[in-house]
Amino acid sequence: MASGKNKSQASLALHKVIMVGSGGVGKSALTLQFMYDEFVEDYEPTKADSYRKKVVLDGEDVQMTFWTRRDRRTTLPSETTTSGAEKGFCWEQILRVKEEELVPILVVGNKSDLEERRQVSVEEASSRAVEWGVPYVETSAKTRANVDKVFFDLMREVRKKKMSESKDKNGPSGKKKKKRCCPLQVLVLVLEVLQVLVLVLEVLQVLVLVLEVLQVLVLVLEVLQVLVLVLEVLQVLVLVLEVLQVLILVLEVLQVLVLVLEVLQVLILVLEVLQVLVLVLEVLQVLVLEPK
Ligand SMILES: Nc1nc2c(ncn2[C@@H]2O[C@H](COP(=O)(O)OP(=O)(O)OP(=O)(O)O)[C@@H](O)[C@H]2O)c(=O)[nH]1
Ligand SMILES: [Mg+2]
Repeated sequence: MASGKNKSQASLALHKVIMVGSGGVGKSALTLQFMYDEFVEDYEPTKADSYRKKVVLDGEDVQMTFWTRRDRRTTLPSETTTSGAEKGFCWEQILRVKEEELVPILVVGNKSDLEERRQVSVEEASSRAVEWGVPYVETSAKTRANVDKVFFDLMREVRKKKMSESKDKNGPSGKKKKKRCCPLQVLVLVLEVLQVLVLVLEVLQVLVLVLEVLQVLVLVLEVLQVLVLVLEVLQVLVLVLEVLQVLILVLEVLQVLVLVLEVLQVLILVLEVLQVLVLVLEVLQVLVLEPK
């Protein structure tokens, strides 16, 4: 059984607990006994379980969230405390999950009421627990022996850890405890860096695309400028044509004037002929009237 805080956002009032163990060792039975004071005789393998309970821990209201999780790779007889080898496995597994050595852990040997079927002695289990530096408690979900104790002891450990952590954080050095580094963490870090690089590349690609679009827009603008120039030239041509039209009109008027002048000239000529005729007539008159 292990517990810890959710990174730096730990709240003293909420404690999280995870119960890890092989199938059938009594995780659900212990939980149900603690939650509802009842013992379930039938074995129904759990797929996923999570519980939340409000308890008073040494006078303080505490919210407790816990999950039970079966370790699928180990199969143990159901009437026994966990063997040393499997406990070692669980320990490593928990540490891998938490990436931190100081997770409060409590090793529980359940089904203590089935003494006659015991497979791991109290001495062996206790000495292992001493080796790992964790408490060992034997429980019985059936008789309720030590059930409250394991949960409350664990929460006390959690509370102690959280308090020392918050002291460390607010202390003069303000430094966090150094986490263990393992190749997997380095790999994860490298992958994260690569992800960031890929992201940066994608952003750059988008920028290049935007630049290309801007270039096309600049080209379109240049084409439009040329069109405007062509339009201006056409306007000038239209103006020239209008001037030419006016000139043509003036020429036509001049032609008409020339025609009028010619008519006038003809008229003058006719007048002169008439004058000559009149003169001839006068001469004839004079000749006719002159006595013979
Ligand atoms: N006598 C006795 N039987 C117990 C005790 N704890 C659990 N059992 C029985 O053991 C069987 C398995 O218990 P569960 O609590 O379902 O086991 P589990 O660890 O939750 O198993 P999974 O959900 O498969 O991981 C059930 O039939 C329980 O009644 C106990 O302390 N004493
Ligand atoms: Mg279960």
